[in-house]
Amino acid sequence: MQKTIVNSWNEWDPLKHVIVGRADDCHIPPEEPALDAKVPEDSDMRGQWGRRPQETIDRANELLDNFASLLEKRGIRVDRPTPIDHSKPVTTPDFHTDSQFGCMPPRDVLLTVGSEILEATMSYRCRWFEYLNYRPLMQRYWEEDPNFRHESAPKPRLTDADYHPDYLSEKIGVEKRLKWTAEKFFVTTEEEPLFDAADVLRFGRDLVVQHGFTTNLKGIEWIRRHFPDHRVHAVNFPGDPYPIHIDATFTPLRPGLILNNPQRRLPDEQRKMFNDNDWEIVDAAQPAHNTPPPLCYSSTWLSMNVLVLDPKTVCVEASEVYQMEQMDKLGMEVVPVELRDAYAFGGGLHCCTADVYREGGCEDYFP
Ligand code: ABU
Repeated sequence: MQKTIVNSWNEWDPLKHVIVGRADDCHIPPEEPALDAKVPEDSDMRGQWGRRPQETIDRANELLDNFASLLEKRGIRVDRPTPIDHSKPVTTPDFHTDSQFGCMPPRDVLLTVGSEILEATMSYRCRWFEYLNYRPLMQRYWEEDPNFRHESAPKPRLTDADYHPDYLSEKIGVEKRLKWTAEKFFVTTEEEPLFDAADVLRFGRDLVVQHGFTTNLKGIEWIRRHFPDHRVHAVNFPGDPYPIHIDATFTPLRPGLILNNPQRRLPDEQRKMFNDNDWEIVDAAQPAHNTPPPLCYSSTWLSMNVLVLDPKTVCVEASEVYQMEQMDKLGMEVVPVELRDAYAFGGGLHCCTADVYREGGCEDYFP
């Protein structure tokens, strides 16, 4: 009998099927405009590129495999990508880069909305072919589920016109970055639609999309036209000097409750739809660490990059003691998951997964 494989409308309904990334053959890509803008000036990532050390790949895979097993033991089906050769350069008529990134994290590439999985345009040249890691899974879902919509957003050209040259000077400084992000002046231009899937949060009929380094206004407009039955809301978080991906900034836990990064607070005028519908927006707990692990692109705020298993249960990284304590106080059952040694591969528990199936349908939470 044919059955529904793909169905997920929000970030919190009971999770039944998920993709967990792999660290195999992950590379630190060579310098390129959008990636450079994300790396802090004092980061240990500056000036480095090449295949990540094998012992770090092995350790990250151990943690990702353990996470997959934990989910399976809770009755959740887990699929894994098929890594392509990330050492291969990417050359198109418009750009060249000497290596790719990896098949972590899937959340950046794949956006599941109902019965559709949409491959994002991406905004880094090194991630242009990243969707290929997931194509065997997409083909399988397409064969098994007659209602599955496999979609791919238009591949961007990613010429130099896609990036503001101002961001490419070596020493911009955090103050200037904060001023620019408050003014919504990001590294990406409005040359063509750009978005990463991890800039989108799903709230049933409403999609909340971060405007920042990895998603531009044309990307948000493309999403709006692509999902005509949804309301699409652009948001931005002025306190973030490196705004990529919404999932270490704004974390819905269940209907009516969202964690917000206290350094990246949603501006008052953008809170209206939540306030009008009695949603509570709570400041997230402080991260347990002062610095990210070595060779990591992400901030310490991966503490709030959690995977909600159902409206009462949440996976939190095991060393994030303050975040676990806050979840407990908010009435959630906390499942600690060790992942910090895999953060360098692209993110936390939300990042390293992509939804395939959650129970439930498309609700209107903001009538
Ligand atoms: N991919 C989420 C990274 C966000 C952050 O660095 O805070």
